[in-house]
Amino acid sequence: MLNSEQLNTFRQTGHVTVPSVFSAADVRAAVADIETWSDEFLARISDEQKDWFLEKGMGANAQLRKLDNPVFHREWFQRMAKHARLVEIVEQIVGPGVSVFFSQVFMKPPEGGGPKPVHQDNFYFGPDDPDATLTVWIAIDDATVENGCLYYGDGSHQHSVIDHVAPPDEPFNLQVSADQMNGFTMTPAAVPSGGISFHHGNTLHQSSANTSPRPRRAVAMHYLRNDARLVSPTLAYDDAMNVRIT
Ligand SMILES: O=C(O)CCC(=O)C(=O)O
Repeated sequence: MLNSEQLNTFRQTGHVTVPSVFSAADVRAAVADIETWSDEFLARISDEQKDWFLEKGMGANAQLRKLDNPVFHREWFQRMAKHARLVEIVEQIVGPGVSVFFSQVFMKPPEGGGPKPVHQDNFYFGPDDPDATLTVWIAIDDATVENGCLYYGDGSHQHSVIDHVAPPDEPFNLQVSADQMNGFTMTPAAVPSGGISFHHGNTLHQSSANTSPRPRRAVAMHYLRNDARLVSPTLAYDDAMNVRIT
């Protein structure tokens, strides 16, 4: 459970960091599975997929940027999504009975992992209740300013969902333009390996480029309370990949 101070932080800022949820052994197992899965995925990646799944601007050294739906596809990540303490916190925030409807491994490779622009997850998800979604962002490596940790607009979850725009050549890279930021500034949230940053679906967030020689791998698990629905999603989420947790 979150203690009252942590719960207050979440309620006031729209995010909270909880260190040491997963052990070093859990994290090693996650890294091993990411490496196996990455090799399998790269061995059969199509030219069409390269555009979305590979980092841009790394030339011949192109590396994987992300993998989709680890909680559905990989047994280890499904176990992580069902971790008792994690689930207790998710239900404390959104209410009882939850599923993971989408999940992502973000690789952010050393010296080339690109930035993610400012956005709100609920613009993508389109839930009927904005308080029914929660993103659970698990740091695999220590996430720092140098290797591209998340930045948050504190308190922005109390605002409604803002319009997002996409660059013409990247239709899925939706973002909030500078003039729509409503005065919010973005502050970094470092997370130690094995820790979790929980954020509300309306919280403005972004991540910077990885300019360090170290990777910044993280797993984002997107939870939804079971009585809520994604009524106006921007992307199509495949119901068949929904994983009921409680
Ligand atoms: O890990 C990142 O760089 C971006 C993560 C993100 O936007 C999210 O988890 O909602």
